[in-house]
Amino acid sequence: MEKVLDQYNSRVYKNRKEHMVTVNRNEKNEIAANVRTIPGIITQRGCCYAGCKGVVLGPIKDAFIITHGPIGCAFYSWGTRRHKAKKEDGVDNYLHYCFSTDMQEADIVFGGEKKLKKAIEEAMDLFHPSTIMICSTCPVGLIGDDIHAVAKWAEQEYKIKCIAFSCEGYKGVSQSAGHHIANNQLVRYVIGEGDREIKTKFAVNILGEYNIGGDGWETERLLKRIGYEVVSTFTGDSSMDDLKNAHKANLSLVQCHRSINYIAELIETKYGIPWMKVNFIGVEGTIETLKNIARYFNDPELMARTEAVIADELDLIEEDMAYYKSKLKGKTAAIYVGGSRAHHYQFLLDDLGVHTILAGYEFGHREEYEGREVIPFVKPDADSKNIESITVQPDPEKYHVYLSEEDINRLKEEKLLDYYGGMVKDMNDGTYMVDDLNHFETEEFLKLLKPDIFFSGIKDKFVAQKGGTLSRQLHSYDYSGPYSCFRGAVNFARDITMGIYTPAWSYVKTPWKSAPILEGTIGGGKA
Ligand code: CFM
Ligand code: HCA
Repeated sequence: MEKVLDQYNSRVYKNRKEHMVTVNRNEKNEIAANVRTIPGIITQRGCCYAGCKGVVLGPIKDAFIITHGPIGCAFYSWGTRRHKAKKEDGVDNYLHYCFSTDMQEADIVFGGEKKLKKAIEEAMDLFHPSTIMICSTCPVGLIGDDIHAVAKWAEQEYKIKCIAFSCEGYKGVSQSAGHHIANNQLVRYVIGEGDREIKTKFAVNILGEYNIGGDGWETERLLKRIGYEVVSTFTGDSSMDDLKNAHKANLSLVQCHRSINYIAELIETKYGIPWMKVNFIGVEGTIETLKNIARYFNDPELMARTEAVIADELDLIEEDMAYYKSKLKGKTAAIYVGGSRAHHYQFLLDDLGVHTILAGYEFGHREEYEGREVIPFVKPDADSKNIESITVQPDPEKYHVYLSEEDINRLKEEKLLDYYGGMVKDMNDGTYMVDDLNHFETEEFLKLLKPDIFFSGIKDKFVAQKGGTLSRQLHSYDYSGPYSCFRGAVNFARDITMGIYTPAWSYVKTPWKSAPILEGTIGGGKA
């Protein structure tokens, strides 16, 4: 770590050092997170708009999302995140479209509200959506367009649902601010409005599952096989109607804590439904998760069915997993993704005998690293105070409890409910945890640690790959998947094994290694 840091000037050194931890499980492993990136450093982070429109709202198939702003932001978020969705009878599906007001200079100077209204009129004429969502980009906040007033106008004019999201890209320090803004509005204007009849008491929400590469479908298949009813998924392959009924479930399962923890907590306060941190990535992780859920519902038949399904699913994959493990055992990995997968995938890699030596998040908060116990000690700064934090009261009619208060408290004490322990507790001593890893540090760490594989995203994968380190995208799964649950584990193991045993990039000799690519002089001296 010092070898990487030493190359910085003293101010950058001091700042970046706080974002790096050599794991020592006897110590606190405190890390700086969710704070501004140093200007000029090439970070991998995205913006608030990406977190709101792209991540949380994007997968809702019948929400007609209008990006209010110049065209670049809408274009960037057009089909780049792999949240898959199926056609459903009677439910619109706009996921393949990209809608934008395409603001021009004149709109920035004279205001863009008129253009936004016009876009809504056009949307109504052509598509007749029942829900329109308006997402702001940076200039909209700077010029002060009142998108909330336009949303109210649209609701009255067309008798539809129209929700505005002030998720200007510059808000907060990363995508994370956008998750929060999206969560707030979904709690305010969507959840609690449905009146769907729930068929079984084993009714769950899956929160923070966006169906990338079909992960959500595999998780849902497994849960249904055991006998659960999935009331809503936030927000992979979901419809507005699913989300409106989330208050009917008896337990919320939280897969990605970072992007959805606000909804999990607000649903509990308002409707009485506790939440459980789950992990459907990795065979052992999935088994533990399924057993934990069954413990909550505390029903002998459900428990027996859980055991039977686990045994059957294992039976189908054991031979394949053993084969891939024999190929991968002893390999090392580095993982750098958004705010949850760097933790989850360590379980699946462990199943395959692959040791994670470096892991980090783009925008995870301290609790994703160190566990929720640190939340009371996190000091809010100007950037986090800028994002609205909403409060709710118990709903007099819709509040319901599945377990007694005594049972709930016991499970909370056992940390089975309302708790997330973070990544560091599952990492080994001597491994590295780095927050907001930048391009320079990525290259340096890869040279020093030489992992067999580097898991990251589209922006950084080619740096690693052209340097000879195998790279797989853990955002888009390099267009493969699903990777969740039992069958997904085999898909993942196969993809990684194929990569490791096809080391094409390590044979490539980069031009600058064999010949100088620039010739000239600097300040009269030889370059
Ligand atoms: Fe949660 Fe996600 Fe992630 Fe995330 Fe993301 Fe994503 Fe990710 Mo890309 S919601 S934090 S903002 S698990 S889009 S599906 S892959 S960075 S690790
Ligand atoms: C985002 C979306 C992203 C980007 C992935 C990547 C995704 O952060 O805006 O950088 O490869 O998963 O699509 O995280």
